[in-house]
Amino acid sequence: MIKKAFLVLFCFFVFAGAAYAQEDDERYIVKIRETADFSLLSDFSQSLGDELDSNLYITDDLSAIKDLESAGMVEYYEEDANLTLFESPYNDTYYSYQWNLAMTDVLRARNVTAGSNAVKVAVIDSGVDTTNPDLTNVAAGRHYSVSNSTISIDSDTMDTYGHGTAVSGIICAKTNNSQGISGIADGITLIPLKIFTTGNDGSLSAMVKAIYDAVDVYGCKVINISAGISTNYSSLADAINYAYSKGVIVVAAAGNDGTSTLNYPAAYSTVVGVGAVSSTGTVADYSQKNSSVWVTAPGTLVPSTISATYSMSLSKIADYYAKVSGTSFSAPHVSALASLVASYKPNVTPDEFMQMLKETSTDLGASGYDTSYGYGLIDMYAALDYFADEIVFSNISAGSSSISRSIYNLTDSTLSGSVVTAFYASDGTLADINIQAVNIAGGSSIEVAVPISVSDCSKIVQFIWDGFGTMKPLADSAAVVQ
Ligand SMILES: [Ca+2]
Repeated sequence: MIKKAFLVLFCFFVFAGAAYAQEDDERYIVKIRETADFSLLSDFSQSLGDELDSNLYITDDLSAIKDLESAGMVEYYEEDANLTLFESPYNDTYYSYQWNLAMTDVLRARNVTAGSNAVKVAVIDSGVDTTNPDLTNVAAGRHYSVSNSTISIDSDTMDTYGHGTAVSGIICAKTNNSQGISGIADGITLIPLKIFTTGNDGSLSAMVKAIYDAVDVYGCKVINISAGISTNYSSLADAINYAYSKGVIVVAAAGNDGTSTLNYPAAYSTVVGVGAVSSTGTVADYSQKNSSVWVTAPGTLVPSTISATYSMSLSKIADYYAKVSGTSFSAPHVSALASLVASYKPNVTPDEFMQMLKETSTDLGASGYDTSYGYGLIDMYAALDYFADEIVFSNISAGSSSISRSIYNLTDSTLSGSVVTAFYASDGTLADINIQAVNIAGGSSIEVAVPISVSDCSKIVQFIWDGFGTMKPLADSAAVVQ
């Protein structure tokens, strides 16, 4: 028996040495059969490594495993693997500080969409410090300075105060880049419109000009205004009405007096006024309590990006990062949500967005609407789910012969049916297209291709699913032109 074993081994090793090259860091777990000839096994004692359990070994010697396998001694073997603690879905350094993301159901929302770069969000504020390594989605904007009867515009949107940079980080800091914090909608494009250099020197005229520019110059779908004033000025009301008439969603902070005093633009009926809650979900003492509060969002000690140098009051975490407080930082949560919704449903109107918030926010405080919490705490996933039965194709090139996009059935056990789709050409005309029947199980996805018979499809193509349940685009499935 010993002689036979020795011969076998000799042959195996000669053969194996040439056949099984492997990486130095590969390691295997191997299970030896209960029925194995354990007198043979002793010859592998140098190769098998430590025993994890009875007959279960680790080894980096794949040749030895192959030899054992050829001798019929291996029940199974598999490469060792690195496991991950389920403590954080993202690798951003300060993700664990970001209580605000779980509270508003950001992670599930990001599985649907993290934002499209075609969606532009104007931040009318103190500018943005784009030297912050987490702010990679900031496009060129404008800086307004008013003197006597002159308003000067230049491109220097550098933020030395810190406020606009913190607002922007909540909206779109780069997520999962091993750096800083996780933004909510890091796929969108942010437009900085700078009207402040300190906390209280923004002029009404600059604000009004910036609102018109956000709409007409930049084509923004969302405007974030983490500022306001307690007087209702006609010029501001007109600018807000203009944005509303163009389908632009304006989000504004309710104010930080903690009183019932109305601030504008938050108090306008077409603006989403936002109050602040702390990490316990309780309305902040400083948060305005009045009819301007449509919803609430996290606002106390919210981690975000800051400027390299800054002069505002904050609680610094590290260079470029801090915890910031105020309804100023609640508003960008809602602006980020608006940008996600617009990425998902590009033609969403301000009225539709506000109605959705009314129906999907988590009621807090007194039952139903109240002036502390408005309609409650925003829920980003519920917000997207509200619009879920429309599958949106965007950025389609004109003249394409067909388009396709992955969709998945998130929750329903089965989703099936023949679907009539509505197709919007760039001129707004609408045509029906039939697509083939689909049948997909919950949690699975399917690629849907749509023939296009109209020459110009440059704007928006939508699928409207008739009552078949909850369907969503895959998070990273941009429409593909075939
Ligand atoms: Ca980051």
